[in-house]
Amino acid sequence: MKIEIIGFPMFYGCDRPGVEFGPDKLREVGLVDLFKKNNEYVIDRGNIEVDQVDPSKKYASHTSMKYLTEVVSGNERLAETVQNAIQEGNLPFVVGGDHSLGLGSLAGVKSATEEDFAVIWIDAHADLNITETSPSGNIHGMPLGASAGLGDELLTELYVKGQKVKPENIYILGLRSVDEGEEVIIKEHGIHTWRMTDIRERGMEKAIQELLHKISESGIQHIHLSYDIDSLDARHVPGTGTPVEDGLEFEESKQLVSSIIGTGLVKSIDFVEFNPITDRNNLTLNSSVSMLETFSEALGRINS
Ligand code: EXY
Ligand code: MN
Ligand code: MN
Ligand code: MN
Repeated sequence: MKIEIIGFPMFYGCDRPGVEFGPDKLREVGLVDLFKKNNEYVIDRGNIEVDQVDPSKKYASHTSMKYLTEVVSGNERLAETVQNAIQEGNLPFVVGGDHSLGLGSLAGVKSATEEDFAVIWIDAHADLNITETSPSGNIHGMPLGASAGLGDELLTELYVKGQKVKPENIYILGLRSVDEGEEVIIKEHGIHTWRMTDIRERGMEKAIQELLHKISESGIQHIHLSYDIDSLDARHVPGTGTPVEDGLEFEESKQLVSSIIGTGLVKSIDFVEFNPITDRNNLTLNSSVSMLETFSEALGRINS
């Protein structure tokens, strides 16, 4: 399986500049070679084109969703690239950029995949907001909700009409900052969650067992893994848009990622929310590289 690295240099979904430099900063420190170390076939597809607009126009296309037009156009391009990668039998590894790119990734997966697939979302946040529940209007807080078919058609119809993933096939881990409206959505739609409180109570080992058991029971053969670096404890990631305390430690995060990839069912991956501009002493850069090594090694194990 070839790994296709796809950069998505966008900050419009989080409305805080800097995260758009994530893909190139990671390339600068050897992203591609890091994957080549453990994997025979790695290609860099470069960056997806993002339409540029002045911040004064962030509400030009919608009264509450910021930068709607640019988020949608960039994500439609991303969706096509992800779809093509999967149809060629390759594994798209999408590097953000903010987490609004989940919209394009999941639209691409949906278009390329006949059968139901699962989404594992590792994040401090649920990213399940719809226009009415969003406290910020930032679309990076909405990609999972829209992909589940919830909320405004302007997002749910992106690239391919309607629901991309069934809510019962969504698994969120690392949660510790959930909006009220998102809590209602989690409950109403039976979305599986492992909050930090659950992970602290039962341990990561148990959380992984439960997760993999549920997925195996579901019979699903395709997993999309979306990894937000803000799932890590705030002190490891000052250079991310919304750091949250009491998060995952490296060892836990690595164990989780390795076990998920170890199933051999992961066919597409996102890695998001690294902001090199707000980073301190390269702390977040080093955390990102350290996690990327784990992704590379885990993929190498199933690839060889
Ligand atoms: N739930 C908050 C909002 O919707 O504005 C914060 C979302 C942050 C999303 C981050 C990247 O995962
Ligand atoms: Mn996120
Ligand atoms: Mn997050
Ligand atoms: Mn609307």
